[in-house]
Amino acid sequence: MVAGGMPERPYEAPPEPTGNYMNTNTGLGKKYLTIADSEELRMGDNDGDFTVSFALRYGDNDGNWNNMLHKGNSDGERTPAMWRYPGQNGIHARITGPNNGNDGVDKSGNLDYGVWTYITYLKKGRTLSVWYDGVKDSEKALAGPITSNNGPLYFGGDPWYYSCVNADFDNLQIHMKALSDEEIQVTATGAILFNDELVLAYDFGSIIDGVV
Ligand SMILES: [Ca+2]
Repeated sequence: MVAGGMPERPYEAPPEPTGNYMNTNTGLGKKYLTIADSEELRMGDNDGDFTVSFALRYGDNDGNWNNMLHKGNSDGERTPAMWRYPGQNGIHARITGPNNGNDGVDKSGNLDYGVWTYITYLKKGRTLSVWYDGVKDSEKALAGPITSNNGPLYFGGDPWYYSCVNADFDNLQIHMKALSDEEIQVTATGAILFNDELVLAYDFGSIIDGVV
């Protein structure tokens, strides 16, 4: 663990993701997966709760804002959006509402390079929180309700920022509710949590390497 890094895991490190994954392998490129908008993917519709989960392994750091996930028609639509904080390895987790178009966690704890971590972005009521391996790392009280958008969902990067340098992504899943602590811990084992609120799941069963 690096100084100031993520908190020590309270239990054995979870199993790593299995099979293939997505790699954003071209440094200052813009490599990402684009998922078309649909009504069921409109996170935060009517100020609703939702949970975004995925596995992340950093490879390097170019000092820029590196986007890792973003749904929106423009940079300003950020329900939700996540970046690697420039020059550090925490996560800038954002959400958009009428009272604050750029609300959320400024920077979660730093992650190590070369280690898979299960990330959870949880919008629950008036709170946005970021979890690592099933444990809450950071949270922020939101300024008010949030708004959804009808833009595409980008994963691994977005059209407006560089992608993470040589980062790996796997096990993306989105649930249209606030997962419970126990459910978050299930997603942090690498399992896809199947329930009625699951609207998207990617485990990259086939090789997706530097998807544009
Ligand atoms: Ca996989």
